Amino acid sequence: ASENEAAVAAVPSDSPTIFDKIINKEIPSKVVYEDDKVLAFRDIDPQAPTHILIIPKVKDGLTGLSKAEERHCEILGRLLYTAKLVAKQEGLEDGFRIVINDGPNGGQSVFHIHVHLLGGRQMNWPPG
Ligand code: DGP
Repeated sequence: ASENEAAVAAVPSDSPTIFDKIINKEIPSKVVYEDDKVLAFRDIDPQAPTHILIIPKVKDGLTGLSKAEERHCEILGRLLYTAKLVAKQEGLEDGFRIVINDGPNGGQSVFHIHVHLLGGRQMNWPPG
């Protein structure tokens, strides 16, 4: 519920977010994968035994998926490919779920696009 409240209260903007501080190592995070383009780290409020966020290091206006332009196709693909690499690294051979929340109805609270990688338990359908 508090996550929903945060999403509804969040004001969409292109300003730096807490994720910039994580990228710049100004605040600590549990990084599980990093290269020149993307960073993957454990969610602070895990919703499954494995819950990792995968983000682009450069936001380039991509506050959320709804802001995607043609120029973002490469980084969007890289985020998903990284999710696959991290799923393997985390031993999620029985499966996993990818989530991208967008906007208030989608439950988005941080306006720097991120892919949630969830695994380690049976996921429910439909999602809440
Ligand atoms: P969303 O609701 O889709 O915008 O997801 C934002 C996620 O970011 C949420 O699951 C909690 C996570 N999060 C927020 N702040 C921090 C932080 O400072 N560190 C980490 N590791 N995760 C954070």
